[in-house]
Amino acid sequence: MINFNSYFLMNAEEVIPYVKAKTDFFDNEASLSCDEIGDGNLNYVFRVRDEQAGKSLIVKQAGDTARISDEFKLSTNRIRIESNVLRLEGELAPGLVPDVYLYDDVMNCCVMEDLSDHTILRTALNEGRIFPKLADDLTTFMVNTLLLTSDVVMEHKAKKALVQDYINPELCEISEDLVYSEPFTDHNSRNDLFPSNKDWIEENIYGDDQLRFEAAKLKFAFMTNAQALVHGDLHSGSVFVKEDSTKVIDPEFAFYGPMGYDIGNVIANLMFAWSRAYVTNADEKYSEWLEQTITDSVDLFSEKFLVSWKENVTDIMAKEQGFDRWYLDTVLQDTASVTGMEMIRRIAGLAKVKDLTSIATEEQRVTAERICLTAAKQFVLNAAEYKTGKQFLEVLKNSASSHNMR
Ligand code: SR1
Ligand code: MG
Repeated sequence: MINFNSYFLMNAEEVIPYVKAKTDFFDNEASLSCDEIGDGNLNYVFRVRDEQAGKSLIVKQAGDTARISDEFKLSTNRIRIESNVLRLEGELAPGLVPDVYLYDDVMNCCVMEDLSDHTILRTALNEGRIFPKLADDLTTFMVNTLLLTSDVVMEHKAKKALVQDYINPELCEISEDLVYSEPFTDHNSRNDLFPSNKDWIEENIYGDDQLRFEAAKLKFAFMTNAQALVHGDLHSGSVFVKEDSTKVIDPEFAFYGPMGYDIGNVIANLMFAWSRAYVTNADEKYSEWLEQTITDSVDLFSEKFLVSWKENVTDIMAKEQGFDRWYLDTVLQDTASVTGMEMIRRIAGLAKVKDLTSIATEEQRVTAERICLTAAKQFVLNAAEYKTGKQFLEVLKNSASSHNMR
């Protein structure tokens, strides 16, 4: 009998006795089944089910390399970060993350609520599905988790203790490389470019000195601005949705960084979905909903941020007249920059998004990528100009008009 007192990577069969030994979620006599369902880049994800009782849970286990490649050596500490951040986010943004049942620091597992009645947002967007509450839920999540973990709200020594607790060097290094370096240099020779856009990217991304200079500034801001406990990977693969529910998952990249990193990731990934819809002539209603969701994600964030600021800010100097708007403007500037950086890295870098890679025709994919990259450059080069949802959307739509294929 396995006792789970020392770490090993489990297979699906071993997860069943693990769950029985470590939790009392299922009846002792229950007949359980287990499947490995992970399709992420880093970890192993198992769903354990008691069909008869209609109960299930998720076991997520971290290995010491990335699931997709042994090239990424990673501390299993990321599953501690994920478990603890999910619990904290659950307190700050109730109902918007899965419940955590157990964190096991020996087996490096997080046992949590099964959300199999939800769909991954990216998959749902690629199917053209509409989620009316999405912008409202995501902006509540971001305002609550970001503003409430920042220095303007938290007692400063408590905040610094969180900075220390969530220091996340290996996963930050992945973003430093994949988001902030390689898409501009390909110095590790692993960028994966769509062949028909290779020359265009070499000229317009690698070859743009001003863009690379701005990217360099942003890299060091990402590494040094310990502003709030960010999710750190808030793309549409990190959100589960159903009609009336939104759940943010996978905060293993969490660390103290710039608030705009999360908001920019949300906007960029909605823009991928819009670009796909644009080049494939998707249903108009769907595109309109996406446009509204992009504008609302910026504007609702700003509105809720200012309201929450009034209610929650404790720092004496942060209460100075006008400081709230000034601070928000810096967050929006970072948001624009990160929107651009995320759009660039998912096309010119190693890690891709299905929204674009699954576009069926070469011409459509070439156009979608160029729409995103042209908009992205505007966001990075002129980040301070964009303060409203309408302005963010205009950049994207203007870029689409300049690459008109209709
Ligand atoms: C090796 S990890 C590649 C990407 O997957 C994660 O979800 C992050 O976005 C990371 O950049
Ligand atoms: Mg992830």
